[in-house]
Amino acid sequence: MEFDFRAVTAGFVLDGDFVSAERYGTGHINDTFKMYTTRQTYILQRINTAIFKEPEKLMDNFVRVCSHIEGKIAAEKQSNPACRRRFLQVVRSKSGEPFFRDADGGFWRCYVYVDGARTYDVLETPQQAYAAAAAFGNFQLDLADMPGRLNETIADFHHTPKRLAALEAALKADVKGRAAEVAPELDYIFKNREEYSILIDGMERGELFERTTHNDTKLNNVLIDDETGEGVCVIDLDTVMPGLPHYDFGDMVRTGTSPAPEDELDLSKVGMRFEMFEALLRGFLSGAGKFLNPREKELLPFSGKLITLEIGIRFLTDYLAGDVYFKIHREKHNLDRCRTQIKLAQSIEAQLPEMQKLTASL
Ligand code: ADP
Ligand code: GN1
Ligand code: MG
Repeated sequence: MEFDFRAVTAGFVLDGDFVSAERYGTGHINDTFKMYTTRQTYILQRINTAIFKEPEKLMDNFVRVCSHIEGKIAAEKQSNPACRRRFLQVVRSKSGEPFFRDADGGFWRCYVYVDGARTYDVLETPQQAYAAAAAFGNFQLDLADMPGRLNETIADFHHTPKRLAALEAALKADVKGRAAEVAPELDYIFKNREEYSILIDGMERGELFERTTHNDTKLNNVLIDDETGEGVCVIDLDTVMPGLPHYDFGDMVRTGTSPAPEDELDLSKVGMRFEMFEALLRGFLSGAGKFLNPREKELLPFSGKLITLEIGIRFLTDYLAGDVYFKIHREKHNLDRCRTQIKLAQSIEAQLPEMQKLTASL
């Protein structure tokens, strides 16, 4: 789809005049652009309102989270202007809102591009894993004292049993006639079904506690500084809402431990690298270790397997439903993504005792 960027950018209070915009990043949901004016670089995003049905409430969360983090570093801002890079600076529309609706009803937001940092789809070193996980752990820590409860932008986002139920419904409907092809994947997913409610049950029993979490901690959702290698800023705040810390840690294990991308075709390349897990765990605990209880810590390794399988279930559901949720770029893309998740979950499963031993020792 082509967009009228001049009209969209005219809706925002920008520094300088619009020059150009280009597609950016590898996200599966929104349309993201890097946008240049004569004086500044921005990120411009068109929110997928088929998925985020109440985008105003989403932006309300977004602004609350950014202001809270900005408040935490207010004292430092005087002496260290660079600390502005640590939170997203939202650009207001000309009518003062943190978003702009175009003539076609498209819902847009804009924030300042953070220079001198980048994201990685596949992490290269344990140092990067530590830095990224520390950024997400500190993000949870920063938000632990935020007043009020955020809006739920997608209900039951990490409710794994409900994700399984959605898969079963898609299987029954089988609108594209793809069910027969995915028998081995279904087999592994169903074999593990007893485990899907462990976190939900732990919360109901009062052992695990709802907190404000990011819920989409794909490791390309944290900016890593080009020079220092430190985590600079957590981004992609659409799903920041009440959740369990395990959702965030689990997704880091999913996206940060395998040397292969999420849609790798050669499954022999997919697997959990223990040294990356260790770096993620140490990094995450450097922030989140300050508030997690022993049972919460104990379940961190398991969350890696659970969230990996949960996203696998979602990719498979979308494949069966005819690829209506995640953007795809080739045939069977969602099936390929599901297969890498399953291979990775099996690799995590095989190493779980060692992962738990390490966690207990920290
Ligand atoms: P998506 O929903 O498309 O994943 P993101 O908010 O994650 O959207 O942005 C996509 C990519 O754009 C990120 O992975 C990152 O590389 C880059 N990006 C996003 N926000 C910024 C920013 N403020 N500064 C620099 N790069 C950014
Ligand atoms: C989506 O938007 P993006 O690409 O960061 C998805 C996540 C999945 C991820 C899988 C709102 O994230 O939940 O884990 O794809 N976001 C939404 O790569 O569904
Ligand atoms: Mg993203």
